[in-house]
Amino acid sequence: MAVPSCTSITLLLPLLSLLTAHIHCQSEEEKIKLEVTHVPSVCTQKSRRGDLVNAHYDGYLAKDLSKFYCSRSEKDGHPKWFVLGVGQVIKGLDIAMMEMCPGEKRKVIIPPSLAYGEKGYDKIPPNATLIFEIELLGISKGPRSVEAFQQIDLNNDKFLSKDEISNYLTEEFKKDGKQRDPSMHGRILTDIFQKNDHDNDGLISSREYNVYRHDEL
Ligand SMILES: [Ca+2]
Ligand SMILES: [Ca+2]
Repeated sequence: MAVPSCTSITLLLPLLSLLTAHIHCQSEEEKIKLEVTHVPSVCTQKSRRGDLVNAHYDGYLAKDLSKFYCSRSEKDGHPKWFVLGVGQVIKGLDIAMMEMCPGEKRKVIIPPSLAYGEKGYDKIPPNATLIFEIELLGISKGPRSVEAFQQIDLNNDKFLSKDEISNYLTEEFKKDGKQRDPSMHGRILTDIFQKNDHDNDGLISSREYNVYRHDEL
């Protein structure tokens, strides 16, 4: 399952997101089947695209109900952290976990086209329909929030220049105090621009940066 580990995502969140996140357009011929199995009595917040979510889930193969994944028993039982709605998990989970409250539990049946498809993956055979039991534990502001953009955009012109991102990297690298090869800074900067500066104008616009469709910057 392509979910980052708990430790890898604790620092440099906006940076990780710049390096890895892409918008996925969904063409769904098949749909998920969703059942809400527990609703908490109080719901203060609902999950949205771009939120950093923390969840436990168990995965089963629909054909024989065998369990292929359990977040409670793997990696010392740490729940999974991932950014919702940007392709860090299979599409079916990205869809199934929208508008969910912390404490809510859901059961979802995911067709192969929204899971691992014709090829399968690791323990998942080709064309497998999957069942997940999900418990959402927490929701945090995602790395590509308006706040994160504004923090990097020092001159507030709604574009991120190389200098602004370079400055941001320097500040972030200071936080964990690790020694780094100075060439790494430049390599990361180049990589960020290759992946995000789609029109090659040397600036990352709010649109190029932003994974949200509806947030205004
Ligand atoms: Ca700027
Ligand atoms: Ca650009």
